Amino acid sequence: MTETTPPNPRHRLSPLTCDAPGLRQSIRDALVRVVGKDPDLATPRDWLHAVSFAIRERIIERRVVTRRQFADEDVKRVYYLSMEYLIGRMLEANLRNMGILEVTQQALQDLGVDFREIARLEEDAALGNGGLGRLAACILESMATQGYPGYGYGIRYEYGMFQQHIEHFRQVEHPDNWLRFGNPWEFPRPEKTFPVRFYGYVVEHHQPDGETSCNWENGEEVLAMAYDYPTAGYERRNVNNLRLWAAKATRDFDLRYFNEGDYIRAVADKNESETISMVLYPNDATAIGKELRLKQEYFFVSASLQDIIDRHLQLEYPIDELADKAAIQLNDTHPAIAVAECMRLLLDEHRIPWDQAWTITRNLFSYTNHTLMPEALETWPVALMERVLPRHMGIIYRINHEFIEEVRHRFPGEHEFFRRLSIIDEDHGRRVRMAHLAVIGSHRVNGVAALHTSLLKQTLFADFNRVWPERFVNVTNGVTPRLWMIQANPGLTELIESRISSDWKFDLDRLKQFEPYASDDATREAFRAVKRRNKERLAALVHKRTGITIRSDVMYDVQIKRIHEYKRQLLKLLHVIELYQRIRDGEDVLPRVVLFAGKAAPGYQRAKDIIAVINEVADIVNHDPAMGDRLKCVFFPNYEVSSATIIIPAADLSEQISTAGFEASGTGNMKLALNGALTIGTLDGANIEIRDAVGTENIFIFGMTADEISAHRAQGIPPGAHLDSHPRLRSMVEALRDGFFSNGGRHLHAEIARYLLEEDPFFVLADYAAYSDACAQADRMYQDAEAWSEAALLNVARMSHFSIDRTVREYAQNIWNVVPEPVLPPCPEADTN
Ligand code: 4GP
Repeated sequence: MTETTPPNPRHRLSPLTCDAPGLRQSIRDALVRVVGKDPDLATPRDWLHAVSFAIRERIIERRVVTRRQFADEDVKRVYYLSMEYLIGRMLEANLRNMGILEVTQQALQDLGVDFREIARLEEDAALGNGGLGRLAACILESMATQGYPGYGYGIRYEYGMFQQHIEHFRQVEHPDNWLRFGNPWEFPRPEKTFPVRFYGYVVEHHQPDGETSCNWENGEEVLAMAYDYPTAGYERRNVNNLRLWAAKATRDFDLRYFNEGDYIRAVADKNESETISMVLYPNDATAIGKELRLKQEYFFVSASLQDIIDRHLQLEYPIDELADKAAIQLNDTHPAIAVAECMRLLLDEHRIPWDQAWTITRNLFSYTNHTLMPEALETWPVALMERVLPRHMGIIYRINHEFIEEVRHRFPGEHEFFRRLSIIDEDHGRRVRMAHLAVIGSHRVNGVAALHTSLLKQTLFADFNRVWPERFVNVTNGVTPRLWMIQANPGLTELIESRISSDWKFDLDRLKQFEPYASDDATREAFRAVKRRNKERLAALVHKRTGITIRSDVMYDVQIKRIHEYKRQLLKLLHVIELYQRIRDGEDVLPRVVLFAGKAAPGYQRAKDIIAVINEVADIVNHDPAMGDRLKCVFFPNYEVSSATIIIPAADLSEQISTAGFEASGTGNMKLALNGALTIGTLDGANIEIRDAVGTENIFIFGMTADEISAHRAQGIPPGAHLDSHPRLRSMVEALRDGFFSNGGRHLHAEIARYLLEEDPFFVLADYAAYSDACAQADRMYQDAEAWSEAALLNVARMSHFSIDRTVREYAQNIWNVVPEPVLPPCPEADTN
């Protein structure tokens, strides 16, 4: 059936029941008939798969209904193109969003199965590195929850984000073979395949009307095969689709070699084609300039665009109305080649004239920038691009030529300006600047927090901002309260629900009604009890993962995020050293647990060294009897979505201490504040908007602003000079330098000390005194339990702006021009009998 065929009455769906007996039956059936196990012999993982299969039947039903309604109602669709989706576990999220979590738990209990025990066995779907990938997952969930006709597209990596083990204090990467037990949540679609071509050459044909048409010939083809992951909206019937592409060889093997008995060679090509979707690149130097990475990007972009255009034509819309019926969001520059691919498809496959194709393309695309870090801005050598994607290189040259012509007329004689704007960077061995292609090919470009967008306009895209100021808009990030509050923090959810009505789950603005309870003694006390239970839950997990015992009656001070110099885990580590020294000196300090978590990109040596030093310092601190349980330092290994849901609800203090001007937004800052942690942070990224929302008295802001950082840099003060006015800081850095904390890695510690004293590119030492003061201020407030709880509750109640639903609405209204299409009627109440 195509998208437009009216539903055949014989194809009416008779929905599966969602009551406990029906679910029980389905789970048992799935165990025997799908998993193939005798219930008497089933392992916990078999039960996990059985319940997942039972739920997937229900989710796909709703997907079919959603799709039919979208087809009937002539909706405009949004396509989100992202190389990364950091989804986490799917079972509980799907159950929760479908409104059948409790009844399913009940059904399992009737079968003698413990839901918690089996849910823990599910592998995280970790198809992303960090913030950008997690944001993509939140956006998909929100589009479904709010009823937007949204589709995600990405790559079905065979191996996701590596698993981080800590061995001898150091990070060791292990492959993330997340699919090894099979994945009940995916629907393979072997019939949905598209050819994707690489290499070859372009043949030009001169038409009688003077136009030139191009054929891209020869080269190699691989097939992109679709795997669908239905994504349920929260307690709505809408189920959207995430389509991930896997690479398949066009032929299984080369019969020529096979017949000669050379079996290995016969399958070699197949293996090579299929490596395209094999592994997620960590965001570090390993991806830079790598042909395989370029192929990954083009592979998923080409398949997605072919699919988008196919759907459009199947719905019998004219091709020239593509941008009226679809909006495509580029999640960073990784999918930016889509601009050239869209032009290729329109020009070569659909024979649309250049100018018209260009208008369609520009209206179709928009681009989100997630970082100002120069090393993250992708560029490709022209020679590589010419070889791998010869047709696209030709298209890019023409886009560039026409663009430069346009600006030449508007800004005559400004040759230096044209050179800076060009898609082709002539200064570094001729490279294609993907960010420029994305900006030129989009009608909107957005940053992800107010400061970030303003810095984008002043620095990275200052030249483009001169050409098209109206193109740049801000859309501050958000997080989904469904995962980051309702699922992660049932205790706090219950507390809020006991005080205000539950519509805040869809409309976080309603959380404001909780604000008066911040001054209510009973609510504060209940909040502290919830926090305490969350700490006990985290303490148990910490013990299980690391063997370290931590108290649950002390301040939990957490820095959880990718390990990066600009995020300044070293600033926090210096503070740990300060506390350690003070306790040894006999001072009375507030007891606390400092918890770090995060992965370092495998090729990012400095970040890996930082992990090693944290672990070695922690080892000394945790074993020194002089600490008397007043200070514990934990490096929590293999930080991922599922562990974040345990750490965040337990936190008191949220470390958001990046060098101002470097963190585009941050979203961990939002999750932590929503769960009632107070932020200690710089005026960076979304911290600024968080401060404005929660009030300066409920956040600890310190350090240089982005402007002050620039001024400080210009002064060229040697970092070591900051020790002169701060004897404590001197003794801390010297302890590091002299290997006081080292456990065989003395050289490493000395090197980190040298790096701080001589280079310190992210101004750790310059900001240290201010940071230490802010920590002391936090400690003082923490000692007043009532004051702290009030501030924490005000943080919770004032976080409504940081709901991903608000973010998605801003994209929908200001960028995509789409409206929600909620599927009715609402989900029937689950029957718990
Ligand atoms: C991240 C930014 O570093 C972070 O500030 C932001 O909150 C997040 O994107 C979502 O917008 N960037 C990346 C990346 O993850 O790979 O560039």
